Amino acid sequence: MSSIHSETMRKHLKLYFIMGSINCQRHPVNVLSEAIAGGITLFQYREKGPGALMGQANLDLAKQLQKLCREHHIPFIVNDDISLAMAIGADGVHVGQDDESASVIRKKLGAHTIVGVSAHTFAEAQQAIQDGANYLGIGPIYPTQSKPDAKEVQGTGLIQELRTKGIDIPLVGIGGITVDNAAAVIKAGADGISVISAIANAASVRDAAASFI
Ligand code: TZP
Ligand code: MG
Repeated sequence: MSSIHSETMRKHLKLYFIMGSINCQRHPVNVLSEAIAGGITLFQYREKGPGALMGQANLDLAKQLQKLCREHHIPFIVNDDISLAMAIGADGVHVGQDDESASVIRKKLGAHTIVGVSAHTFAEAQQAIQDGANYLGIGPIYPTQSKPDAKEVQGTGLIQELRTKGIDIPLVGIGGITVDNAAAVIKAGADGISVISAIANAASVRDAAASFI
């Protein structure tokens, strides 16, 4: 069982910024700091892909970004790396379908840890809910440049299907979300949106985050 209240989770998901060092043209601490100033409500450290930091450098950056999040009361989520999350006492983890199940992760990390799971079908969503996920990430909603192995673009169909069928778990849409198409994701039934490039690559990271809000 998880101790995180769904209504609290929904608020956190409103503007979920995801980033690793390879998504940044400037130092990640500066990018995250500006995104926080712009009003992001949740942060995921996703250190992935060619050129991603490893070992001590990865640990050091995670700790720096976590410190910044703590100072601003933004929950700090780690993508995939359960050992890193445990080592630094992250507020949560986000995993995909190829990772350990939410129930196994919950046993390792405890009731107070946020566990998010990516789901691409109704069956995957049902399973993640049964396993005790706190929220689901649904996507890619639109075409994305940020995840080379992303599944097929699905639009807002699955979000609508889940809501129509009475699934009330906190949901966040991901993939190619911009200020221009974000409203459609919320209208479909998501509690929030997750964004990499539309914030990390913006000329003004702060203004980009603020414009979503
Ligand atoms: N999972 C599905 S799409 C995606 C991830 C991590 C990348 C989202 O990045 P962007 O730049 O907001 O499209
Ligand atoms: Mg994964």
